[in-house]
Amino acid sequence: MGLLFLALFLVIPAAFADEGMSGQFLNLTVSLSTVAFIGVNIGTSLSDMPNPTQVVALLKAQQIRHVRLYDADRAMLLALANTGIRVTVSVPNDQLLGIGQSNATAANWVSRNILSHVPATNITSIAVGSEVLSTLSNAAPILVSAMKYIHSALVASNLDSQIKVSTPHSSSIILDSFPPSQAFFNRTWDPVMVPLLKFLQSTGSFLMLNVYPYYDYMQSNGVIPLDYALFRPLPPNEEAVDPNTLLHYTNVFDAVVDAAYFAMSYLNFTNIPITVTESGWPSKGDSSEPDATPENANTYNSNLIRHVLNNTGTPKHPGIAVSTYIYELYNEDLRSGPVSEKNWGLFDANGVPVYILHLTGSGTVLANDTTNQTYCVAREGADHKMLQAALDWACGPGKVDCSPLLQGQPCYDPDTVVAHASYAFDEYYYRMAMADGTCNFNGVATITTTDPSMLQYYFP
Ligand SMILES: *[C@@H]1O[C@H](CO)[C@@H](O)[C@H](O)[C@H]1NC(C)=O
Ligand SMILES: *[C@@H]1O[C@H](CO)[C@@H](O)[C@H](O)[C@H]1NC(C)=O
Ligand SMILES: *[C@@H]1O[C@H](CO)[C@@H](O)[C@H](O)[C@H]1NC(C)=O
Ligand SMILES: *[C@@H]1O[C@H](CO)[C@@H](O)[C@H](O)[C@H]1NC(C)=O
Ligand SMILES: *[C@@H]1O[C@H](CO)[C@@H](O)[C@H](O)[C@H]1NC(C)=O
Ligand SMILES: *[C@@H]1O[C@H](CO)[C@@H](O)[C@H](O)[C@H]1NC(C)=O
Ligand SMILES: *[C@@H]1O[C@H](CO)[C@@H](O)[C@H](O)[C@H]1NC(C)=O
Ligand SMILES: CC(=O)N[C@H]1CO[C@H](CO)[C@@H](O)[C@@H]1O
Repeated sequence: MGLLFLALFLVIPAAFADEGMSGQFLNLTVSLSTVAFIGVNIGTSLSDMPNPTQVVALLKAQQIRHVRLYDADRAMLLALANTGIRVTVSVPNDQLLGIGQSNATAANWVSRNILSHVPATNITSIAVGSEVLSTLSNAAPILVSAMKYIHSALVASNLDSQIKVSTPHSSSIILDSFPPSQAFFNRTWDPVMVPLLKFLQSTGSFLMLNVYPYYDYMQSNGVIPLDYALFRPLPPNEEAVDPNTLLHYTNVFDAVVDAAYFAMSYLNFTNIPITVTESGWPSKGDSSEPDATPENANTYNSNLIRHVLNNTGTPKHPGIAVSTYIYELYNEDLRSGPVSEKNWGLFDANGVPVYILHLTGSGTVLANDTTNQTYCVAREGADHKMLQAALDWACGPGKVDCSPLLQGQPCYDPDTVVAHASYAFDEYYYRMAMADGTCNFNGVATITTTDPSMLQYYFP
């Protein structure tokens, strides 16, 4: 019974694509679903911090569409205006006490840092404090009030549905996290976590979690294999199976995210999504940090990006988006602590990559090499009924965000099945990191090196 269950669990995802293609015809207008994204954290402790214009130029060149700031820097928010980049801003820990003690201070913060920038700058969430329970426990009693005050200021400006309020947690507040089904939040914090989760649930927000398999691996004294932390394939006998759920874990990241889902359900909260606000791997360390290398950092971040963009979800919630912000954009040379602290970045201050990520093909988020750019479009002469079916699949089970194809939206014209299918196929292909076999759609799609958006006449 257990083995059968496990076998089914492993087979279903592979079968999913075919079933979708030949079966359901979904209605484009009703099939807009959430898709996981990759974002990047922008720390600014650099002796030669690039100016906001340079930062935004790098984000655009790397096709980074989601960022998190550790404050609400005015110049940065102005530079991000009208770029389409989605922004998470933060209330720094040193402003938390004031905001948690006064509704007026919170309203003033929102007015100064949010209202003056939206809608030009697309602020999508506010991180209230950072790892407050584990690093600033004296502010814990006012954390939820601070979140509520910020939220009520957003409500007053009718921005609460587009800007979500949450607070990033260290995964260290989750205890006994393997097997994930036995995990729970450190009970010391139940008086905070229970109202906090109630708040996230009632406002349609999400749990923000920082996930660092690097530290889990370092602190495990050899118990956690490096391959398991780096998302590398493990021999089947080394894969971790949760004895209570029989769920099968192939990497630390998924196990930590599932531990958080289980810790929430232990407190009876079962419908709060998770966004990973920080995850990464350092590329350099001192002699006590031998696994902080460019190769390991590259392997971790490349595998993480593919894992997230594939919308794989976790064993507990397959297919549920776990959007993730990589820690971090730049190496921060001014940070104190071990050598690794200064070396989590993907780029140096000049915007030169510390390593070139191993992402299949190019053109995807953070793929620096654009020499081999390919696109996936509708095949010339393909049967229109088959194209429509493939389009419906892409916008439905394929989870492409097809809202730009709706009437009045930027990609509506030309309003032909060929043009719409080409848009949806390319979005899907891009999200699959242009992997082999992801530009097929029952034979009605084809790979091209010509950017279809440059070739309006291509579409009859
Ligand atoms: C993407 O997900 C599918 C099904 O969930 C899986 O078969 C495939 O290996 C994944 N690809 C990557 C690059 O993770
Ligand atoms: C698609 O959904 C829209 C909105 O619900 C509806 O008006 C339209 O008739 C549907 N089209 C088809 C083909 O089902
Ligand atoms: C802002 O971001 C949200 C969330 O991704 C998106 O739905 C919305 O269309 C964006 N708004 C603009 C003006 O780009
Ligand atoms: C806090 O201020 C908001 C407006 O910013 C208001 O709607 C709300 O009622 C106030 N709450 C309290 C507890 O004073
Ligand atoms: C739980 O949190 C409290 C307060 O931060 C801390 O003192 C205690 O060590 C934590 N328990 C565990 C097992 O980590
Ligand atoms: C969760 O719900 C169960 C069943 O309703 C109840 O027995 C339990 O006390 C609840 N736990 C918490 C932490 O509220
Ligand atoms: C570009 O594509 C060609 C043909 O597929 C391949 O041989 C070459 O290695 C690729 N170059 C890079 C830099 O990926
Ligand atoms: C667009 C971009 O960031 N290009 C960079 C790719 O990487 C090389 C060196 O590795 C840089 O010189 C480019 O600026």
